[in-house]
Amino acid sequence: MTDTDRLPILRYPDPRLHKVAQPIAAVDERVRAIVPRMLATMYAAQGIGLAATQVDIHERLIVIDVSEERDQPLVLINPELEWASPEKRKGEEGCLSVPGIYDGVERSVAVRVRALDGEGVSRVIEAEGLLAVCIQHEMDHLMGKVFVEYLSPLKRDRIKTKLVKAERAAHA
Ligand code: QAP
Ligand code: CO
Repeated sequence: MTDTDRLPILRYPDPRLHKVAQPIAAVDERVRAIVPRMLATMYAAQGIGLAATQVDIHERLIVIDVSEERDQPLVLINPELEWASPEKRKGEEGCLSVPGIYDGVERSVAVRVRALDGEGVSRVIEAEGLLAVCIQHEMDHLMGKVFVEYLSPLKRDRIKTKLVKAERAAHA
């Protein structure tokens, strides 16, 4: 047994985070090989969600695990939002591509999403609370959107500067 290979995570403001992901034509061996690597990457980084966009794969694929025990992986392929509650709430979000930054974002409190699972079977997921927020956050990534884009331009610029400096320091 060897550890599943992890994938490097793109960091904001990397322009590749703004690419729009393409639908996956078939849940074949190629896709089945990516899923465990994305899960390993998410778990190693202590994340609750990871979109393929964040690992420079521009295809409609998301992994999520909001469970306390970190043992309930969810795989969403070609997710489509069927319904989002008109009721919204502002909650604190972070992102593996925006390390160390957390801020409030308004989201629907509940969603219904149709997606293929890791086996290529079509499923409907009805979510509320943290899972609903996480699904919306990750589906934004597939559209090239990062949560900091909901913040004021001033906050976003400060975050950009901070992360660019941190990146430079890490490479120095
Ligand atoms: C998206 O985010 C999310 O800054 C997933 O230093 C976040 O997994 C959905 C993380 C909040 C709903 C609510 C962030 C780990 C993980 C960091 C994540 C960090 C280490 C973020
Ligand atoms: Co994110």
